[in-house]
Amino acid sequence: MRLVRACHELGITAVAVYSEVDRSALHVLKADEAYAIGAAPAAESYLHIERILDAAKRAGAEAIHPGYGFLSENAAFARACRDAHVKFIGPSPESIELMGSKTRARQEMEKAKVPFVPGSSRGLASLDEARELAARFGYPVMLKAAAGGGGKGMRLVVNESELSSALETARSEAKRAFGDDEVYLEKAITNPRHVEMQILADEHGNCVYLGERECSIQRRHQKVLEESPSPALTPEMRRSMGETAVRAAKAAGYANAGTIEFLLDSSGNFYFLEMNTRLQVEHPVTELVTGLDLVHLQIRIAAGEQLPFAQEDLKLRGHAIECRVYAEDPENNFFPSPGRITSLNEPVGPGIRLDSGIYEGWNVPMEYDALLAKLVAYGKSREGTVGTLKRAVDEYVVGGVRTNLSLFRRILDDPDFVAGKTDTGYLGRLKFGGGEENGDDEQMAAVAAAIWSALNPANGKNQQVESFTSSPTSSAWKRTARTEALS
Ligand code: MV4
Repeated sequence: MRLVRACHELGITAVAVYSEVDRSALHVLKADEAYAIGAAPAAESYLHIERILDAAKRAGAEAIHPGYGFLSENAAFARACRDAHVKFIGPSPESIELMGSKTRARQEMEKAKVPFVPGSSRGLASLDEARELAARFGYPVMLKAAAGGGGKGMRLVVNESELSSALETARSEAKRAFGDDEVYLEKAITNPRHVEMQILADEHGNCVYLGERECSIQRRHQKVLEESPSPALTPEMRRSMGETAVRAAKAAGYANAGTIEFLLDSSGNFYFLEMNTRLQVEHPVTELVTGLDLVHLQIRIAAGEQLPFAQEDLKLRGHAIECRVYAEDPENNFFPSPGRITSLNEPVGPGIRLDSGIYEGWNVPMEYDALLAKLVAYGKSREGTVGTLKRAVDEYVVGGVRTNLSLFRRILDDPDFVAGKTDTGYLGRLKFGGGEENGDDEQMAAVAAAIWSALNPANGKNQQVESFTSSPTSSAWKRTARTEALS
């Protein structure tokens, strides 16, 4: 939907592809043309390079935007597009390949004087070498798959006695997951922040940075909430990280939109972690603080245009925070919750952007990642933006499926979050949902609510006055009852 909208804004015809379970998906309904490319399993449709290129040929498409999942970081796909004379809206296959190998990327970063996490920059040849390097850099260390990324195939090793078995496991996991058992070693940074820098490069050698995103709030290496700017960066750190990111992109011969991920330690040092060679889910927060449209710019860059501005023309203004709204149940270990959306009431209004792909009556398929929408708030200050976002989360009603909206209520009310004190251990520390205890609480509270209302027949009347005099969050029970009455 993000791409369909950008095409229509630019006067470009948008062609969708879809799998068997996506016939009625919103992007199919809203695109100008749509082509079926196969069965529900991604390998038979959204990951099937020939079928996608065949659809492109039938449609007469000049370019393909790969989105942010599936083939978006697949060098073979970018190369197949090049061979078929269809423009891949993204970097070259060579840049994707370079950044796809974490060890090759580290070697390039070393040459470009980009600070990276201390450790090895080639695959470990033996257990002895691993021992030696771990002793040199100091425990704890991390073993990582060279072909990995995003936390896949990663192992924390706290002392030498664990190294041997960890290396074996890491190798076999890497082999199984990526078909490549190359494993390297990094010193582990404890409780880092994840801060990433957006860059934009054209095909003529110009490159700028567009500010950072704080993405420390993650669950199992899935981002949950992102914001820009990061509460942890000073203007000097931002400039330094931005200039470092531009050096990294130039070293990779990079074109189009990309993101350099950094780990930020508690002393304010940052280290290159990896580069994401695609547009990212969380790009809206950058768009809101820069006033730019990244998809428009991606398309213009792919068409051979020069960047229409220089670094000194860019100004970062205000604050933006994004919530990833998923069809999953936070009360039940974030179990996926596919199914029909029976009612929908979407927040709008000042300071709210909702990038959504759903509609009432649509069936959330169980085959794919259940991201429903990105709810983004923006405003002058971080504090004001948090208030706007809370208001919007409270307005948002999605009936028929479970969603993680309650998790955002919890985060946005948390004093540590409000103070900007987030790191990659944040969600683990947040006491939230899940488990039997919670089920008991719920039952207990339901019984208490029933008794309370039976004892005093006046309860529930005079709702107008009551809701006027109490804060919007004074009673989660009232709100839940009203929500359920609506759905
Ligand atoms: C690390 C690290 C600490 N030290 N590397 C996880 C995802 C992948 N991009 C790299 N990851 C990490 N690498 C070193 N040397 C901690 C993490 C990490 C993490 C990073 C970003 C966001 C959330 C995270 C959660 C756990 C671990």
